[in-house]
Amino acid sequence: MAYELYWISGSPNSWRVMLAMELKGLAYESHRLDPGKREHKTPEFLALNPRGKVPVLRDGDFVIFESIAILAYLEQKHPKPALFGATPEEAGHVWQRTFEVMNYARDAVSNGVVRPLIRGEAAQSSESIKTSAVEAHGELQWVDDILADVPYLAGDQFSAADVSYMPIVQGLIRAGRGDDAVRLALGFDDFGGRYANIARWLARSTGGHAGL
Ligand SMILES: N[C@@H](CCC(=O)N[C@@H](CS)C(=O)NCC(=O)O)C(=O)O
Repeated sequence: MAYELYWISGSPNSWRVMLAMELKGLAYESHRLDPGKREHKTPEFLALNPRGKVPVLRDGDFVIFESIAILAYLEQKHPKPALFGATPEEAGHVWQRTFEVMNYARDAVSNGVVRPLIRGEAAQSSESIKTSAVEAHGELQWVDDILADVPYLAGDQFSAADVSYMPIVQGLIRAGRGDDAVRLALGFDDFGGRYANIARWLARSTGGHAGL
C-alpha cells in the first residue's frame, strides 16, 4: 500500500483528507496517533512534520502536510474524480471558495466556537464563544445563501471546497447540540431548521448520512 496517513481522532483537518481519499478511491495505511500520549510530538513524527500537527501523508519517500496541500497533491496524482474543476475558470472558483472556507468560516466556526466547546472551556470563555458564535452565524448564512442557488459550494460539481467545509460544519452540528452550547444559547441546536440549504447540501453530499 503506497499511502500512509497520520491522523488524530476528532481532527477535522484529518477528516478532510480522509474524505478526499475516499472519494478518489485511495487506500492507505492508517496511523492513528494518540494526542494523550503526545504521539504527534515524538522526534519520529516531528521529522515528518516539524509543526507536530496532523494530517500528514506519506507517499514512499515523499511526505506532505497541510490538509489542503494534500488535497492538491492527490488531485495531481489521481485527477478523477476531479476536486479542483476541469477548466481554469472552474479551478479558480474552487480555490477561491476553498480559501474563503478555510480563512473565514473555519476561523469563526471551528476555532471560535467548536474548539473551546469540545475542550470544555464554555464556562471560562463564554463571552468569546458568544462573540464568535455571532460571526459563525454570519459565515453559515453566507454558505446557506450560496447553496440556495447552486447544489455545491463552487457550483454544479462537488469539489475541494465542499470537502474542506464538511468537517467544519459537522463539527459545529455536533458541538452546537451539546449542553454547554444550549446553555449559552448559541443558536446552533436547530441547525437544519435555521440553515435549510446547508442541511440539504449535507444530505445531498452524504447520501442522507449527515445525522441531521
Ligand atoms: N493548517 C493545518 C492545521 C493542522 C492542525 O491544526 N491539526 C490539528 C488537528 S485538527 C493538530 O494536529 N493539533 C495538534 C496540535 O496542534 O498539537 C491543516 O490544514 O492541516
